[in-house]
Amino acid sequence: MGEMNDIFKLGRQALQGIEQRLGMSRRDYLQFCATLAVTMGLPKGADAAVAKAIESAKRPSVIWLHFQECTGCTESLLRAEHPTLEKLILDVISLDYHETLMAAAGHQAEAARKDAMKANKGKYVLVIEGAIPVKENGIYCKIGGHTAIDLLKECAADAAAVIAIGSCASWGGMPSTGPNPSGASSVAEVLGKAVVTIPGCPPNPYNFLAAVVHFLTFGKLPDVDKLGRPKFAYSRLVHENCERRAHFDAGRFAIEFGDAGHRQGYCLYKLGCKGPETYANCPTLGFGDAGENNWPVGCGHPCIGCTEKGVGFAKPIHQVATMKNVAPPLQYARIVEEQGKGASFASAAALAALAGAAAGAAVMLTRNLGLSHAAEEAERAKSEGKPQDKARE
Ligand code: FSX
Ligand code: SF4
Ligand code: F3S
Repeated sequence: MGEMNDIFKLGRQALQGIEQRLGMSRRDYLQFCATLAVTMGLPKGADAAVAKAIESAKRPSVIWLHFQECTGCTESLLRAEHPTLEKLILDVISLDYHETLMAAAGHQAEAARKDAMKANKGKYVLVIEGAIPVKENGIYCKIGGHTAIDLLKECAADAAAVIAIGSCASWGGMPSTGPNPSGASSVAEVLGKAVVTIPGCPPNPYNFLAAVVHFLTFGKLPDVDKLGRPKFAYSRLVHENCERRAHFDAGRFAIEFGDAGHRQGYCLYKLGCKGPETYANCPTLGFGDAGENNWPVGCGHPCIGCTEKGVGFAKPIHQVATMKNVAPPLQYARIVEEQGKGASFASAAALAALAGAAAGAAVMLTRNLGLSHAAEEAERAKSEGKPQDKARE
């Protein structure tokens, strides 16, 4: 009840003000604050602090620059099916300079950027969307006669915080795909210092919003991993929370797009899903406020590892993933056991005891994948259209 009391302490008047300002009911607003607090992994009761910060704090000035990219990051923020998200973002921050959204052009736009920087010196949040080409002294991306390199350095000098949004700004993303002719580089590489990154192509807008609200609530950006990614969003592998994980553990895989396994929601590992080596909260957060399962794997496409440097736009899409932190299948009850094939639970346990848990896990994983191959081959051998083994349906 403590947190309930805290949130009620905000007062009816303040919440009525929010109701008018955001055009959403108090109930929706409080639910939104609770969702953001949970997204950020904050302790119980933090929703009250978040609600209070949004309600009372001065909106942080944001200067948003575009470099080498497709504008998908901005689109994902603004073109959500659900109209509330873009409204909230535009209300929580004061977007003082944004080339896609501003009406100004040419010299007026340049003046708007300078004015916003001067008026909010040392206080604004600089958001960078897109990679920075560094080859040939940066001539591959120029705005108003200035290279992306110079613009980034100039704007970062007086910023309170820098956020690299999208994979392009975070680690080079799509523009840096080999042979990277323009030398597309990340914000951190060009500035020579770590910045907060929200990778994804495009990233989930809630992760960006949560990072900004964290800044608003606590006066600093959230804790990050060694790649600058907020831990609240990027500390778990996609594979850990995937709704198809039970199929992976049971050795049930889609082999071709549109095959029986694919249609039945089997694991996409063999179609090249990079969930096992990609850190992101896509399965738990979803995209576009469009309901459950609205994320790549939920829609039937393998994760391409878009948040992960060295995976997205680097590894071939259908190359199978490198397994990281694989929980030993020994911990899971087998859902399907092909007769006369694979290791029994008891023999697997003995194997693990002999070889050590980690090695046992690797062996079991290999067996699991191999077992599935054998089963698939057997199935292929059956004539097309014959009813499948009931246990695999
Ligand atoms: Fe596009 Fe953003 Fe991808 Fe890059 O998102 S969606 S190419 S991460 O910078 O605009
Ligand atoms: Fe999900 Fe991909 Fe892992 Fe399969 S390999 S469980 S589809 S994340
Ligand atoms: Fe990207 Fe994979 Fe999520 S492709 S959007 S990290 S599921």
